[in-house]
Amino acid sequence: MSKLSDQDIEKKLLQFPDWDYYDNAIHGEFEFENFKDCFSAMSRIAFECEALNHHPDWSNTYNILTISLSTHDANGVTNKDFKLAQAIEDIVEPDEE
Ligand code: H2B
Repeated sequence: MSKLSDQDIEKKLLQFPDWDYYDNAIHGEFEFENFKDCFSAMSRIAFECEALNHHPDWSNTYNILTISLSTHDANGVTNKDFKLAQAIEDIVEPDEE
């Protein structure tokens, strides 16, 4: 999987308003009602990561989930990261089309 250009990444990000690109990765931060809802979303995301064999750099503080996606093998952002970002969006923003 080859690394996408900065221009390709910025173009794709138009479809991902919750995400920003810097430091060779795409980053999103999500707020939940409480820790339980946050950790529940993290568990669901973890199953998607295993299914896609692609894994986030992430951290959690109480009800906040902070996620960075990059493809370590490619030293940058690839389509795998956008596929995982979409799966994450589907979990954390289920009401949005
Ligand atoms: N996740 C991410 N984010 N980047 C990778 O390069 C990566 C991964 N590599 N998950 C995968 C697993 C690789 O280690 C296995 C062997 O396919």
